Amino acid sequence: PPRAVTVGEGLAVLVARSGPLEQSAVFDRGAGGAEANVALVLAQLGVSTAWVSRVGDDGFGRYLVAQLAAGGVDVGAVTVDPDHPTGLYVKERGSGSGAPHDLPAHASRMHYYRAGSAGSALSPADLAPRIAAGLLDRADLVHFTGITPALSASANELTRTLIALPRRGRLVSFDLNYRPALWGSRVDAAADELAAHVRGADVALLGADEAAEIFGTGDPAALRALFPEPAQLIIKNDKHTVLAFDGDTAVEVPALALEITERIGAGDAFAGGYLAALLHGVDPRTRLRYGHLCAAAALTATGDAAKLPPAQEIRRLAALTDREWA
Ligand code: KDG
Repeated sequence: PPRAVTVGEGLAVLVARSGPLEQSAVFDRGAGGAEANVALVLAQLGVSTAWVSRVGDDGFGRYLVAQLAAGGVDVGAVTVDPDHPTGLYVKERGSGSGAPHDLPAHASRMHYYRAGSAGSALSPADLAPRIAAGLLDRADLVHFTGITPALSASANELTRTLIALPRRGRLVSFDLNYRPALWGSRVDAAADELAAHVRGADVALLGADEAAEIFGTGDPAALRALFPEPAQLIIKNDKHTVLAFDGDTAVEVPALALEITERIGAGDAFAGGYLAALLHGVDPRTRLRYGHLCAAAALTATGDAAKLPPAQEIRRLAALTDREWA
């Protein structure tokens, strides 16, 4: 099977059942972190996948590692850091009651508890140990996101190192994942770092809305003009159509019509599906369908990590005619 490595922070997730936090008494525990979510999708789709990360020497860290391992992800290059705790985020979910501080139904808000976390202690040194270096050497693809450079100076340095490593045929994929809450007032630095990663990647995935926020345009043609470098530039728009520039050609595939439960994690599931299909040698249109099918699994659940239907079912659905798909 093809081999992939994802690099980035994992987070424990506490998902509020519903309503504003001051009224939410019950939380479901889950695993999150964009690159961990992508790793889980890749592994479910038959890609031999490793996750390079750091977790604290604590219960949430052990839980995360166990979840990834149970999902078939190689966790041999995850460092347990005794000096920093595992990061956490709380997912607040709207009930649409109209009560003060409540969000609309199906809307959600993230609250990070991750300053000084083990993941923010990621640095170029995490790529150097024998296990991590060996995994990277043998990988067909390495994936990271715009969350990591926002975490700390050392994590930013890690992403610069990662993108500058000799490729030897290995693809680099980068998901923009612009998180203003992590960058704070460092908007110019964010734009510079993130643009450099889009330019340096072979496959870049961008949400039109986040691209508009940080690069000043969400228009696909304008974004392609701004970023001619990545062989594959994938733009997800707010109407849930995804357009992929593959070299000089453009392919567009609409999302499936479905009732959304909760959105966070859907972008990661899309990335995982698209990249797995790419690694399996599938054509551009079908890759986008894989992305949408995996995103659908995340959109119809409250957790971040997508539990997919069996791979042969995904393969069958991805092969529908255009009429059946619509
Ligand atoms: O894409 C989902 C991620 O945003 C979530 O899992 C948490 O990694 C995360 C982050 O930093 O936002």
